[in-house]
Amino acid sequence: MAGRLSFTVGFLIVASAGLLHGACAATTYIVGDDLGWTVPPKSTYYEEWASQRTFQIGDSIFFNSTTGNHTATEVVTREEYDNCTKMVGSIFDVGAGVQIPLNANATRYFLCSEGIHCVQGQKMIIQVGDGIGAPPSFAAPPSFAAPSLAAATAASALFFSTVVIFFLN
Ligand SMILES: *[C@@H]1O[C@H](CO)[C@@H](O)[C@H](O)[C@H]1NC(C)=O
Ligand SMILES: *[C@@H]1O[C@H](CO)[C@@H](O)[C@H](O)[C@H]1NC(C)=O
Ligand SMILES: *[C@@H]1O[C@H](CO)[C@@H](O)[C@H](O)[C@H]1NC(C)=O
Ligand SMILES: *[C@@H]1O[C@H](CO)[C@@H](O)[C@H](O)[C@H]1NC(C)=O
Ligand SMILES: [Cu+2]
Repeated sequence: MAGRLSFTVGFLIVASAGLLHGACAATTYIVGDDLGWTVPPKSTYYEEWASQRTFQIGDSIFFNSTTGNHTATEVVTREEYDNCTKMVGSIFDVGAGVQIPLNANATRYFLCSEGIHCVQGQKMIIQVGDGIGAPPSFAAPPSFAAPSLAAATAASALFFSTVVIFFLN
């Protein structure tokens, strides 16, 4: 009981600290700005758009798709990206626009799976921070050091209260 409570309180403190930290510098980037997410006028359009920006943990990218039928498909490897490989990784429906949080330093590959849109340049590479690390969608969720510490604390608190109850009995 005490263990569960301390876990919950600990987790809430850590979670809100994380939110506050993220809120400080978080930016939501509209992919392609006014163009939105569509077949671009030139094939390097989105790669240039992305390379001119600095993405950091806590930022988000928003795919604003107002015309045509598009997806925001996230593929895993550079090779899949170069090949415009479809139907691997996560496919985000961009019907009403979709916001993707950038929760970890990683290099992430996005493309549109519809028709030949990717070949036409509807694709981009997003480097978050130093770009080192697995994209969160394909690895275990980013492990925050603090919650696992809270979990360890909770586990030891639970163990301790169990021992106390044992001796009280
Ligand atoms: C999405 O694009 C439409 C059309 O260009 C625009 O009116 C709208 O403001 C954009 N939404 C965002 C969140 O930028
Ligand atoms: C978009 O295209 C896919 C297949 O290419 C199709 O299944 C889907 O119904 C289309 N969506 C719209 C809104 O046209
Ligand atoms: C990418 O395309 C090349 C050449 O067609 C092929 O050899 C390779 O297996 C493809 N890789 C992936 C991951 O699709
Ligand atoms: C993410 O990358 C930035 C460099 O752009 C670095 O300062 C920061 O420490 C990195 N954060 C993590 C959690 O690796
Ligand atoms: Cu498309």
